[in-house]
Amino acid sequence: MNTYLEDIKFILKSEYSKTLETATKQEIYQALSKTLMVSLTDQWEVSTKAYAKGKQAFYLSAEFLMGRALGNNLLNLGQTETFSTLLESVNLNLNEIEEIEEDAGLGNGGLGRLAACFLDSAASTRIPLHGYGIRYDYGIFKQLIENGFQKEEADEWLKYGDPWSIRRFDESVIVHFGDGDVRAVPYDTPIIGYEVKNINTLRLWKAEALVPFDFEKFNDQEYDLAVKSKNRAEDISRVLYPNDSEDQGKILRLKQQYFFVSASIQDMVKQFKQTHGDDFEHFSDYVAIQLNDTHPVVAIPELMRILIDEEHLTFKKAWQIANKTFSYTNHTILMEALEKWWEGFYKELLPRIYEIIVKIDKQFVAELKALNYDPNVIQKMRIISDHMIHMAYLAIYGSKAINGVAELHTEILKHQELKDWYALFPNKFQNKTNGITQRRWLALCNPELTAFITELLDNPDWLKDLESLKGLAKFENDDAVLNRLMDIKHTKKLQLVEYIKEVEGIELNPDAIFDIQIKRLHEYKRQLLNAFQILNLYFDIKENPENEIVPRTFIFGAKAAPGYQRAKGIIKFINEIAELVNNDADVNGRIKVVFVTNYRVSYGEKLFPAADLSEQISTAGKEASGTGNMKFMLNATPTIGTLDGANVEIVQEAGMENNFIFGAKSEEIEAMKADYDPVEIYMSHPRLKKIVDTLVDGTFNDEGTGWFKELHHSLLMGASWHQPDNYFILHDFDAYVEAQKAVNEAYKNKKEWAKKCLANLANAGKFSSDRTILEYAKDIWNIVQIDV
Ligand code: B1H
Repeated sequence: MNTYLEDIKFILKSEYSKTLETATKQEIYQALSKTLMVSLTDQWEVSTKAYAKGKQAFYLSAEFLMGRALGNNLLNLGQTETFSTLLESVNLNLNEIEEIEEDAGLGNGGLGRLAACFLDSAASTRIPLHGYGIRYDYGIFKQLIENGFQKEEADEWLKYGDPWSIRRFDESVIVHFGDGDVRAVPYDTPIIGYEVKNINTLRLWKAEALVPFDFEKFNDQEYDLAVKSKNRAEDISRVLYPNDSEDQGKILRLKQQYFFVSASIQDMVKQFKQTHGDDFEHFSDYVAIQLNDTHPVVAIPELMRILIDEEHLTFKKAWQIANKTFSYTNHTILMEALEKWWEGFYKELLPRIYEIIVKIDKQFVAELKALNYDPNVIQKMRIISDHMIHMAYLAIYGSKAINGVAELHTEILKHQELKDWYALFPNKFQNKTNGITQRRWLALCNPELTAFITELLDNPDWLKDLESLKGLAKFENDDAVLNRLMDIKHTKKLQLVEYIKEVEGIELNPDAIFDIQIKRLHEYKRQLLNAFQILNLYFDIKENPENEIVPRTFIFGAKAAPGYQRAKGIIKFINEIAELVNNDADVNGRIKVVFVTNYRVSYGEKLFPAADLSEQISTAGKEASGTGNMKFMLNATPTIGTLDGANVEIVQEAGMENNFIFGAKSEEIEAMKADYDPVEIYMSHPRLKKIVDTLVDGTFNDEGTGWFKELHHSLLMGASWHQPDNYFILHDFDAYVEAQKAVNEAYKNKKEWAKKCLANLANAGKFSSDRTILEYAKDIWNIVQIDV
């Protein structure tokens, strides 16, 4: 303990010329983090060595939404108490130091956060899984709200440096592009398992120029030209594309993909040769590669390129090896997210890769012909058609397994979106329902509830086996337990109230129902349905001021992709509603609307534990899984939601009666599509018409952007690319309002409400990402747990 303090002082002195007395909190955070890094160097190396001889899995992902590291690492190392006490001894507070840390926001939303949960779970379950991705200089943008509008600013997460990564220039590799070469420099971050010796690795690549600047041009005073190629190289890892579930097809994005994929595959081949020689027949006995959506799918032709051109294997052999090595996870069926690349980009930027893809396409067509496939079906399924390369098709053909991320999602893939592919390769298709790590999403963010669970359960190690939560079910009629559970919820609400007051300047009533919708802003997630329902409540109150309802606080948190105008319009609309409702004397505090700024992992850690109601109201069939839904459940929160994604499994586990399920089911939506007429609903439903028309009748002000009118149009007229109200908001409106009334009634009975909370907590075990990772390890990667 004393030596830790000495280490901290030494680092403060060497890095900043400061002492404990003069250092800033930022400097203390840095020194503390570096002290921990030093303390785990040896163990990290031991782990790496222990894995080297056996099979390992690699998670290729354009996104890793890690959030903060300090608190999580202390937790997993079992050192929280030690360091909290240590800091107290010098009059510092650990929580305050933790709050200094910037989120590592190298992801958009669920897909990137899933990657982060998987890393934590793999290390904690002793599975040798490592992450490979991009070290973006700037992660997901920082969101400001100005006059109700979203404004974006650069996310300068590296401003003070990142104490959790080690630059390993020695292990740099060169990535070749049609327009020049780029150096990929790896930065390694330890992924510390919970109460085990295993430490896995997240390796993120930074793009750098081979030559720092052009000396001749500099001498000629052509300063911009002198650094042009340096900037071009560094642009590759400059910034995360901020589109969740939407593909932009931009050439820089293609460069990002090939950059990190090529560097990662080169790295794996190099390591394989060092340990196992060059008998690539055995490559897949030692290496399993998971493709996180289509973004890294160019890994398939890249591995083949290396095996053919550099290791001199035949095309056929290279194909067989790739086929045994790769697996692909699909995260969405939304058309706008299905990645297709114009072949011209590939031809120009990655000519050799393009050649290989053409050959793969030809081979595939030949195989289908041999199976007597109809030429029209072949045209529909082939990898290159209409001059576009279809990345999902390349992934399915080139992988041994493909999986969806929740039962319903996998069924839709098999029987609708990819049914031709399922018919061709029935054995490749699997389901792997997503999960979340209970370390970050319970132990770290809700220590109060965690301690209480430990009191109640017989298994002191329940955090390592989340199914143990089932042991809580026996307290369902225990008043003392139910009261404590609700007391803890109240405590977490008070903490959130304090935080929101500090960062947003807004006062909240902790006795109101905290009704929370936090996720990316997207039409299919239907924040607009929630907004309409709030207006409905508001008009109820205006018409009947004596209306008795349980006070309700609606909290939203969401980033909109900067180019997604409708999503930005919805943010402004919610803020306009907040302005109206929060300042109306008739409302008298019964309802309040808050749009929190810059929702991100670390904000989520404060919001999930404080929620009374989890909003999961996507159009059925559209949300592949959702993982926020699981975070609420694990923090003892009932869901109001549709039968979509993992909601289906949540209510299977926790019981329909303990949640509030409403709306059209996925097959009903499918059947309705052809002749759905929202205008008919609108015309025959005066209240709904009044609500929808607030978009255009002057109730609200979009400052001349025309965004509200466009939203109104999208619901009633559609657009060239979609039918009116293509997410069925008007259709589900009444059912949603009814479900919200049921919430209001249920909440009045404190004990019954507490029982619902307990039932959700007790049945959350399935949604541990430990379970998910062990399923991948067993059913897909074929790797075993390693004791270090
Ligand atoms: C999910 C994405 C996604 N699905 C493209 N697809 C992106 C697609 O930058 N892009 O181009 C970024 C992200 N993200 C989400 O994955 C699903 O919507 C959730 O339902 C799911 O829980 C999550 C993890 O599987």
